[in-house]
Amino acid sequence: MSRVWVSAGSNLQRERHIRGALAALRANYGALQVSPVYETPAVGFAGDPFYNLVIGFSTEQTAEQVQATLRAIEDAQGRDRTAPKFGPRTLDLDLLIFDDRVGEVAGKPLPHPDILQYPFVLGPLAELAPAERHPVLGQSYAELWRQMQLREAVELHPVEFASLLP
Ligand code: PH2
Ligand code: MG
Ligand code: MG
Repeated sequence: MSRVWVSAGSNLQRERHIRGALAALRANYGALQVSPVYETPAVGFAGDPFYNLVIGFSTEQTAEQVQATLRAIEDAQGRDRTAPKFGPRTLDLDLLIFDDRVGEVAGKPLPHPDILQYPFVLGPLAELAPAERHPVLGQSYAELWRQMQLREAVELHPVEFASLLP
């Protein structure tokens, strides 16, 4: 079994797509750990605010298979792959961590660089897995989150969550 952490984001029909993502992940992987859902201003472009959260699960799949499954779920939720990276999106599912694997999976770096860049990724990851360590830095997510909060003003607003569960 491998332990996997994934981040989810949506700023188009957010409830529908986050709900769809959770249902699809549960159908594929069974029990999920699900962080609170945070409303966050769009980063990198002027647009509607996002819902962001982090999800954890265990699987016998390879990292490549998980990556392909995440992509298929994005597609099923109507993801437009011609749209720019910094633009509105129905659903973005990013593979953050796959065990302690360091390298590339389907051309994407692991661990995912967003962990160290975005409060809406590191914050919920630190809530779910405070004592787990970043496979490259060796620091716990709780430590990294404390450092990020000292470096920058971080505001994460949780949204009412029960209604988002499938
Ligand atoms: N994802 C992006 C670009 N900007 N901003 C927020 N708040 N949340 C995101 O998930 C996000 C973003 C590209 O993947
Ligand atoms: Mg992303
Ligand atoms: Mg992505």
